[in-house]
Amino acid sequence: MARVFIGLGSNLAEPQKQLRSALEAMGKIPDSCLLRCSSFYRSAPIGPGEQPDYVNAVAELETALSPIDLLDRLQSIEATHGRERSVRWGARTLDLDILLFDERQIEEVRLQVPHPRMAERNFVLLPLAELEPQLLLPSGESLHQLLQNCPHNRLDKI
Ligand code: A4P
Ligand code: MG
Repeated sequence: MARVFIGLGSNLAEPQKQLRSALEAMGKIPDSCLLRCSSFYRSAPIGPGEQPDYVNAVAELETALSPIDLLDRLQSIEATHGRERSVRWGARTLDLDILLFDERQIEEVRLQVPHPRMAERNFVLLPLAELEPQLLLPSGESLHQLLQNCPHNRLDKI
């Protein structure tokens, strides 16, 4: 079984409800076990134009699926939550990102792991640190180091 961390984000249609419902769906992914989820955090939007605040969290999952099969499952959960892919980094009802997949480093068209933008995002790093403060990335960097270098965007535990 691989150990995976997944970033959850929503800023439309009752974000906390979207995250709770996404977690329920993630608990039903075959050959996988949803282990735990961080607190929910309210975060300032990063991206174009005016958009509402996000609610973000990080969940830990064990899975026997391949990374691409897991991505397919997560994308179908996004789809059932009314996700429309229009504006990159624009408002969305649900975004599920694979942050880490064991110690793997993946560079495919559909999937890059570790998530290429996680180091710049305190709304990813802080919930991750809540679950796994001593975490080391495949690069050998510690989560502590990433947090020290990460921009301080507005982020409040709910
Ligand atoms: N993809 C590649 N690697 C991954 C991965 N590790 N996990 C591909 C998931 N997907 C991955 O993503 C586009 C494509 O990325 C997918 O088809 C998949 O094959 P998307 O979710 O369709 O589009 P997106 O989310 O708009 O683009 P992107 O680049 O994934 O955006 P981000 O980086 O996810 O940022 N501000 C706050 N406060 N909180 C947020 O959660 N999120 C974003 C989205 C912007 N601003 C935010 C937040
Ligand atoms: Mg995404």
